[in-house]
Amino acid sequence: MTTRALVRRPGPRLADGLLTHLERQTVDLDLALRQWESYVAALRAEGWETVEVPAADDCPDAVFVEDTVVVLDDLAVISRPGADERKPETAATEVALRSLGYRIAHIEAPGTLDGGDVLKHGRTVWAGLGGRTNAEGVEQLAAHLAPLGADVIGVPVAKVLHLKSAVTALPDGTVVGFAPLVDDPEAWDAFLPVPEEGGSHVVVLDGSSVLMATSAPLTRALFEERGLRVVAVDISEFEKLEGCVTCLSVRLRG
Ligand code: CIR
Repeated sequence: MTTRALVRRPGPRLADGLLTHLERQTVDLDLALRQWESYVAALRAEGWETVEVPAADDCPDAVFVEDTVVVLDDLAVISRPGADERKPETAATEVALRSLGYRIAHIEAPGTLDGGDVLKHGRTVWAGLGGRTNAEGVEQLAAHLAPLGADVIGVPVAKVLHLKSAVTALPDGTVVGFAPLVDDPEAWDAFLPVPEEGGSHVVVLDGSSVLMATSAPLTRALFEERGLRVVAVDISEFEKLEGCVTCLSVRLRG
């Protein structure tokens, strides 16, 4: 299996990124760039080929490339971000995926959908309905993914920005989240509460390894006790902007 990941270098206006649930803190742009380079290096060290979407220097949040698309098999559903400031980000993602040979579909107005609201495990897809993604967006996503055999299940998101700010899935499908920020833990058959907010966010590297942030050492230990291998990266400057390890890349498996 080829494993490729789209990434997008942060631009000079990163510190102006949108904030919904956090107070603005000073973002160190040089440190952010170094952290981004370390994140990309970690993916590459794990065997992922990284493909850079050209930076969008006018879009402070463009580094959070995951929000611009949902990819399943050979289909790329280009999102329509819920925040108007982020709508221009999708065009370059579409160009990159088209040139990699993906079929392209679009979320159309009045639908909105951010990729960060879409959690996949196998053919099950959970879509968070909250500040950025609306019911029309979820319906359109479901229609695009149905021919691929995927079921899309809408779940509420009110306490955090995106569904994947609250929960992600381990390689075995166990959904992990920091319970105080999960709107409906009952939505999942297998839910594992983790002790830190930053522990809610994992990128599945392979069947037994995950990438996560260094901000959640207790959760890292919990995952290691379960037999997972953990690669940890410091993404403090992106966490200040309500970003996490998942949103800094789009994983293309297959
Ligand atoms: C935003 O508000 O859109 C950005 N500051 C953060 C986006 C993070 N993306 C994600 O969790 N998928």
